[in-house]
Amino acid sequence: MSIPTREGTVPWPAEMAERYRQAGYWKDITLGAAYQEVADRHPDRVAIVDGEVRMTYGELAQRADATAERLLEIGLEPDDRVLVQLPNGWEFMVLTLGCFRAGIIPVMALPAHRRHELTHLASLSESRAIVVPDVLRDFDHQELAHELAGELPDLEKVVVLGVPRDGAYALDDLLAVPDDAAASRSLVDTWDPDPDSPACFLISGGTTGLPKLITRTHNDYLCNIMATAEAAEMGPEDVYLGTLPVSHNFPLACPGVLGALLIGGRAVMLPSPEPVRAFATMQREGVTIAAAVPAVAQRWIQHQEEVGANQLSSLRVLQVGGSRLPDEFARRVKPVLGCTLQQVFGMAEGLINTTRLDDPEETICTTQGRPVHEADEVRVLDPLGEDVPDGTPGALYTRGPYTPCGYYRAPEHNSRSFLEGGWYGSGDIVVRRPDGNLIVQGRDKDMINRGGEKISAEEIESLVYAIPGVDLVAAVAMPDPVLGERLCLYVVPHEGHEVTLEAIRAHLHDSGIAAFKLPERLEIAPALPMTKVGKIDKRALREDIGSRLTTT
Ligand code: OOB
Repeated sequence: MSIPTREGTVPWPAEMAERYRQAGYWKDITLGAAYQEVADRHPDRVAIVDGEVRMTYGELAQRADATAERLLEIGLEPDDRVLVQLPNGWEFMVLTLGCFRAGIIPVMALPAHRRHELTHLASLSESRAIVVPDVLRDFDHQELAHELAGELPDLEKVVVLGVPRDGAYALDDLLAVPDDAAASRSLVDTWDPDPDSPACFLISGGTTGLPKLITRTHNDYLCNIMATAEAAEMGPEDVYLGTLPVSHNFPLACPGVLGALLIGGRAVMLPSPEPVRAFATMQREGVTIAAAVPAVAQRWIQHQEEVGANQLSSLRVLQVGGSRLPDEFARRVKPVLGCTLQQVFGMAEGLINTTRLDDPEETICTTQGRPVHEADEVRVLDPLGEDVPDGTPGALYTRGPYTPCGYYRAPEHNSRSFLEGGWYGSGDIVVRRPDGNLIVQGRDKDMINRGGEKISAEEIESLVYAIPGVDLVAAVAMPDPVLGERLCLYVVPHEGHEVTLEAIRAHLHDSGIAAFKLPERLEIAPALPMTKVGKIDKRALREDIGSRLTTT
């Protein structure tokens, strides 16, 4: 049996799909049904904790089924897409599981996304509904959602966490406990979607103008979740802290909150990794596994050193990934926080590498680990496409049972990012050691990694070119001790024009982009260095800003 081709998605080649199925890597079960199996075994066990809310597996299953039913009642259909932008909370999990049960596909927008990104994501996915908080951190998400619904023909329904206005639906009503749970369950059981169909759309970190969508099927995502759970040695006794925004692949499924729920463990939802509250929550809930980006891990280490008292005695594993963790911080995790560090080098596009808990300290502190699944294939290539020997830096290419073979509706981009045979080029420059562990040395993609949040240089540059008086612009990464990198703009202004950082930030803000993408430094230059082929020489600019920062 080969994968049904869905419009816009790129299926795995038939022989690969056959192999994954035969080997049992694809279990031919949906994420919704997999969760139901666990819930049926342990209905009374606590599944989710969110502040004062404690929800059992049984209640979560009932709510998810009822949500599936109500999503269809309000007029959505299986295979419809729903743009979801919610803070970490129990509502996110009920909605996501409800969508899985109904075969409705959540598009995992990030909390920081604004008009620019949401418009693009909604139109590319042809989302029929958008789910948002009301007003959060001074931003009126509901108002924006109504505006988008007025502008985008497919986007008919607005669902609000909070008090809905102007015909919007209240998310609470959709997620409520059903009157007749058994009836709801037996109805929803009959809709179980095809496990090869998309479970959700993830957002790519992005090297091109606007973010791309990655379709993750039930089969591939379950494989991703189970393999990362095994690498983290996650079991039913584990309590996972979801504190990074759970729309990111890392806290969602590596093994993340979904892993905790599919293993029979517990997911604790927290909207921010701010150390005082995160530490108190970890202590109160007996958290055993937490995930952080390097900047958060660094704050936690500092906080622990300042407070002294050990609140993290239950914490067994701290996963750190999303951007490069400096070795000197890696070495402090165990002595200061008292838990095992697991480095995680992954991507929304698929491949996840981790160090293993019983690896030697040296491996844990100086490498980004190795693939989590035995069927993951990794090649390290030179610029001519030849495999390089271990120990030599090269470009990372990968394929495997949870690495899709193309972006959604992006044939042109796919021809650049994927090689024949479904190999995805992540744009990372890595060294593979003889023991298989990878070290991320850099990248050859035009992106800024701001503490794990990805900024496409091209996206920012094209917006800045719309500002009068800008002749030439280059977005480059500048080194930063906390976030690893921040965005620095080089601008060549048109003669007689004054360009300021404030004006550029105001313009970009008005364009409706996520705040983390705003440039944090501006360098005005009379000209920019060019490469032999006539492109702006970004490497020279990165070196330039690096040396300016060390001398000032
Ligand atoms: C994770 O996913 P994305 O899709 O936001 O970003 C992927 C890119 C990688 O290609 C690499 O450039 C960078 O982020 N990256 C790392 C890294 N982890 C990710 N670079 C150096 N060291 C690491 N440990 O970021 C992501 C997805 C799942 C699990 C973990 C991270």
